[in-house]
Amino acid sequence: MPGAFLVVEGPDGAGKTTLVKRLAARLREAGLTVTEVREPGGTPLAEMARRAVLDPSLGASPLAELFLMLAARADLVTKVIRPALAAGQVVLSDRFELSTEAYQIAGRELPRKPVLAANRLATGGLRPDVTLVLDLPADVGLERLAVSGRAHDRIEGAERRLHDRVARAFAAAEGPSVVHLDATRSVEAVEQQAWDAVRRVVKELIPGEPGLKHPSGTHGGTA
Ligand code: T5A
Repeated sequence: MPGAFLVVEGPDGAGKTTLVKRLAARLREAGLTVTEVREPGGTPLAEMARRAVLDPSLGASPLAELFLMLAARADLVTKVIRPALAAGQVVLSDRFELSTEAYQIAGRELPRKPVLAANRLATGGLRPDVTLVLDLPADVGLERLAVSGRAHDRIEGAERRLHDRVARAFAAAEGPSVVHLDATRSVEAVEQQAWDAVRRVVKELIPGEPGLKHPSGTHGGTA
């Protein structure tokens, strides 16, 4: 598949949305066609799943939450991500499968092996070319969201421990595509760290740039 698949991950309030917007702008300035997506979401069905999972009045159980996330991911991969990559575009995703490892496996403590297998089924084995992980203590991210008016002022007890497990899982993530970024730094500094990593991956897609190794064929799996 000729495009490039870039993912931004991290705990709540780590600055993913901020970074995705800035990276998308830089990629477009470089002459690339960018498809921005967020998870869960990005197709009508996935947006329905997002509303369902984020609606506290529905009280999704951990397993129901998992399957809503995976249904959303399967639809997004099939209808948006794979076609955009096949067309040679850069796909920039706010969250992907590492979020399931952090929230459903580490956070909700669902069993690792079957969840990873179900996730692979949902993605058809699609893998990012780079996964930028914004490392930030849970406290700091939740505080940023509180300041921007998007979360409760105080999170305590079980929910607090869940957020700590999630942040630790992101910090411990490893793999060939994973690049850790220090999200305690300024917006500009985080963007620069991210751009350095992304530029290496998309270099040969940039018009007029002498290419490095093409990312083609590294996404894995089948449609
Ligand atoms: N989920 C998702 C799962 O449980 N399993 C899964 O498989 C998936 C895919 C929705 C929820 O779904 C869960 C995880 C989530 O709980 P979401 O919509 O991505 O996911 O929710 P959040 O992670 O909470 O995303 P937010 O949009 O709320 O936070 P962001 O995008 O990380 O942060 P952002 O960019 O909006 O920034 C937050 C605030 O911090 C400031 C910003 O200006 C903003 O005010 N900020 C900074 N401040 C200081 N320094 C920096 N470097 C900053 N960067 C941003």
